[in-house]
Amino acid sequence: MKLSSCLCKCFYLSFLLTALLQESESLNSDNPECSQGEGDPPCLSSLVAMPLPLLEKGCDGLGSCRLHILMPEEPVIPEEIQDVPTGEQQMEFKQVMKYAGDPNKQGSSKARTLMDRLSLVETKVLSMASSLQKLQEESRLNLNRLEEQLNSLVALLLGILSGCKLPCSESVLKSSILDLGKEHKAEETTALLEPSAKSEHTYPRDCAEIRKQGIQDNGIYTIQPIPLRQPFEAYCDMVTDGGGWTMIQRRLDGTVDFNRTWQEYKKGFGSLQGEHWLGNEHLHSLTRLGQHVLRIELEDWHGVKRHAIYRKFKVASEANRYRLTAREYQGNAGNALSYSRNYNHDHKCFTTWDIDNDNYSMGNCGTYYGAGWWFDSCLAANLNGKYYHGRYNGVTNGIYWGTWYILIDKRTNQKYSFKKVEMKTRPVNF
Ligand SMILES: [Ca+2]
Repeated sequence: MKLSSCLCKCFYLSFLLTALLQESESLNSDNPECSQGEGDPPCLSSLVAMPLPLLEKGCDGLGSCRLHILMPEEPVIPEEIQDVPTGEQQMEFKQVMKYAGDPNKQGSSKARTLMDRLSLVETKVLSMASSLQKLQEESRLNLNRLEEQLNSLVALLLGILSGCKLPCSESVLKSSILDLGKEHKAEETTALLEPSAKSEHTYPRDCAEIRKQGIQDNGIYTIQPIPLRQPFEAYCDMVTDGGGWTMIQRRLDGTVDFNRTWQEYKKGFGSLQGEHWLGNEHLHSLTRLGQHVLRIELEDWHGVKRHAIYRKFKVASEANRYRLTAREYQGNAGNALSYSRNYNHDHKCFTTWDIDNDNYSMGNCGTYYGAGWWFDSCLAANLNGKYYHGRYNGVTNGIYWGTWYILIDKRTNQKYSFKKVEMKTRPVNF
């Protein structure tokens, strides 16, 4: 009895063991990869409540199994993020996808979607922050620019109303900027105080620039050939050969003495409405950059006019003794500035009675002929000579141009001085 009872129990136990082993084998054969990780939960539909689509996709890897089990519920995505990205956002999205790798090999589609959306949100936030910063910078720059323009306008307006010129305008400009720009940093204020340092001209460079603005009337205008230097007034010929000529010398009635010192020739003298010398310093300013034309017009006492044009005209600095360059002659008065080897005014320095830079070793041509000029040793031309009413006797110190009227009329032993002279310049490319 005991034996039979024992056999029954053994049979029953073996039956149960066989049944359990069969069940275990069937599970392993359905999900062979899921059983590999120690401690990993088996990928069983009976262990978790999974949405059908996820289960249908199957268990394609250890990581996927974990995600299937640990995946929280899909969070609610704000509408603006759920919207299909457009334009730049789409490009950013594609870049995120590319970075994440092949979507068919890494992670589940749901996890990728969430990560992509998070990346997209992050990218969007960064983009918005960058845009905001740009807008702030642009606003600040625009504000500075507007303030600068406003100050300039105020200064000009006050200058016009008070009838003052540049020095006054500059002081007004500085004070108005200081009043309005208290919140500016020191360097910003300095930059505003020195607009001309950025090579901006307060006035036109020369008469040619004024003519280009459409002004056709002859007269006196303020010009500023060099930005950092003080502007000055000059007479503009806006008519002759298209106009735009800055007058550098004029003789017409003998009211101005042209036998002057170095300093006087340097700064200029006479009246801009009448006879005058613009000044060697201004001549240098006008011609120091680019190529310029010198136009000389002569009129004799019979009303006959002739001219001489030098398409290469330059006056050097005072350090170079205002050396003259006058080449490439054209015209009908003759090339008296390059008359001969011994009487050649081109490339000669300026001489006055008190500063001798001429080639005459025995004395000073300026003293002898009573004028400041680019003497050689001494002259074939001198348009700064004494004003005579035509013929005169004595020393040949009149207004002289050796290729039109000869120096001495051998028949009468008289010399000839012109009635009118004008010397003017403008850029070659006018
Ligand atoms: Ca000399």
